[in-house]
Amino acid sequence: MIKQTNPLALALVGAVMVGAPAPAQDTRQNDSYTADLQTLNESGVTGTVTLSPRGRYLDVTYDVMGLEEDQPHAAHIHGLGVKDAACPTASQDTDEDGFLELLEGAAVYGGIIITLGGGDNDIDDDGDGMVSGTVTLDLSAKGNAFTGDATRGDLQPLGRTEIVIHGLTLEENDGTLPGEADGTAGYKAFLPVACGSFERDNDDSLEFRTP
Ligand SMILES: [Cu+2]
Repeated sequence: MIKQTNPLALALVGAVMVGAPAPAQDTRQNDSYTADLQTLNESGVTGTVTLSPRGRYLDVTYDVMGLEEDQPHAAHIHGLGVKDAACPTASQDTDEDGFLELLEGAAVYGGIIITLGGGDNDIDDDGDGMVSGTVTLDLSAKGNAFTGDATRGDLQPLGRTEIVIHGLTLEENDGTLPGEADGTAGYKAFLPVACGSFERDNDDSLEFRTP
């Protein structure tokens, strides 16, 4: 029924429908999915990332803060090879060095489906430690959005996927081998600094049916 996402149009439609029961239209196509970021490795990174599919396109909307400044931060949609991707917890710290490292986390968030951040693999181009705004990915074959052997099917449903953001400077004696936190000082580009599970935004729509 609603084919455009013009905010003004949506606001008008919303105003007309106040008090009316939720329409039984199929909104699946326009559902969005938001991940509340969970800070990893005491990075201080917080925020949200939202995925909004639009036909062959996928809008990725960032509201991320607390990234280390003037360093590249890779970020990926993970979930390849796992049934339902999740954030790593202390039980994934297999080398017991107090850090959740790239490969340790991969046990629960899986491999990379999409590499975010464009050609330079950096979501914080201006280096100010914050990322906001929307980037549109083309999921069609010519869009080349997928990493390695991943395909559009690996994104389905979006609620099984996860975002992981990487990159943090460590000090000497932070962590032990193996992994990025290996006791040496320096910028660890692959160390996870935040993750979040994408959840459908309108899962609370049942509330509107409560009298
Ligand atoms: Cu990643």
